[in-house]
Amino acid sequence: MTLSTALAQVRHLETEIPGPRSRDLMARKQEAVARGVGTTMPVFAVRAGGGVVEDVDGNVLIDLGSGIAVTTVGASAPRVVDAVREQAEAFTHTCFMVTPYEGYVAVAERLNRLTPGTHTKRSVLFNSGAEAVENAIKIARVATGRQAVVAFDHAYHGRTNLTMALTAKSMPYKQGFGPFAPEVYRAPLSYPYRDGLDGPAAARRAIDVIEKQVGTPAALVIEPIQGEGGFIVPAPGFLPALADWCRANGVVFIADEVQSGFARTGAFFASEHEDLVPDLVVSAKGIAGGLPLSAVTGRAEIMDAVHAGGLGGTYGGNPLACAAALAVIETIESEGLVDRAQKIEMLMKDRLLRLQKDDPRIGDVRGRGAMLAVELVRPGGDEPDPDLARAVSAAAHRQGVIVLTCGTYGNVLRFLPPLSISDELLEDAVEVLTRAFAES
Ligand code: PLZ
Repeated sequence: MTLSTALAQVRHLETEIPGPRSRDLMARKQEAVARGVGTTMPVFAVRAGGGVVEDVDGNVLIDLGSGIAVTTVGASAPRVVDAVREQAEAFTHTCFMVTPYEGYVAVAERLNRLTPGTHTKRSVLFNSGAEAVENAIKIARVATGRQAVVAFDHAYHGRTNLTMALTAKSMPYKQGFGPFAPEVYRAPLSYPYRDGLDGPAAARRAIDVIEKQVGTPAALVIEPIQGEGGFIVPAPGFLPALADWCRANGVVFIADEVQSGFARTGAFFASEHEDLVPDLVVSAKGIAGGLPLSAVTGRAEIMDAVHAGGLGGTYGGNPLACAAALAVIETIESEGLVDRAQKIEMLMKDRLLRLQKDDPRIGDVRGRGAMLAVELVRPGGDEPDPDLARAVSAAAHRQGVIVLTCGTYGNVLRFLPPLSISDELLEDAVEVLTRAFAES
């Protein structure tokens, strides 16, 4: 297949979804790839950028997923493409622990500047979100000399052993994969749509559980806006009250901003919406435009508690990924993408709220910036309706719109467009969703 023309920014269906070439590739996937790796939408991509993904059959799909909140600047952002090409020509790897290079240091400097708080910070780079969360906990344990870690209901922190323990949902993430790491405890979250508690009351409930059942842990790890768990925005005051409790008790407050960070929510980090200053911030996903990179950034005295040689990994802060990250940051800053995320919220949330007015199955519309969701329920109550979420997303897929579901009950449709998407594409996508609701 030749890719000579520019990628048109308009939805276009050349075949049914999936088309014949995608079906052939799916048959090969089934023969060659382990069954445990799922597929949201069975079309195979050939290129992507702006706000669309083109598949092997020539269909052009509107991207409301960004590869799960990764391609925030777009999937082929010019600065990222150029930076990676230039770095690849210079060198692809030396290992930062063997012969260091400037890109890693420059990314650390940027993260130290961009994460909340003006205190002295250090950063360390890894490959995946899960790896960075694990390392944040390693750091907090050494810094405090304690072991216990508190995570929250509906949390998602990854698929490695320690992060599976932190993740709440059993199926599909944990089922059969135990035993899990010890010294992980769970506290209740603030879930305004379902618990009706204000932030301070929800925080008191959580702190009570922690004090009575755990004592003083090494760390609390929380997503400022929950991702896989259902795009749950805690009630105002919940996160600051937890952070205050952590400060008063010498507990490390770790913000997992893997999904909510890097301009996604209309702030550089979602913690900023509540003036939260976490001790450690975990970044990944949007940080490097799709190249594997993650980071832990935090207070120098906590980060530097770890002995030399205690942190690292062969690929952590790979030069290609660092070059991409520097280009991502430049793109966000010079193209005003934090503001763009706020505009996307205004445009989409308004449409979703209007949809909710006429449809009692949309129980809740929530999220910030370009991290928005609708929670679907059976009319007349709040019983989760995962079947409806499946039906609406399947209908949207058939019409060429990539949407993802999430939530503990699988009943949340989430919208994570790249910030490079046009208003026209967003409007078209909302039209498709509106029809998908009407026919589901
Ligand atoms: N923390 C908040 O959202 C990854 C997972 C998709 P990795 N979320 C997408 C799946 O089914 O595997 C995530 C996250 C938060 C940590 C992670 C883990 O990041 O880069 O997938 O390891």
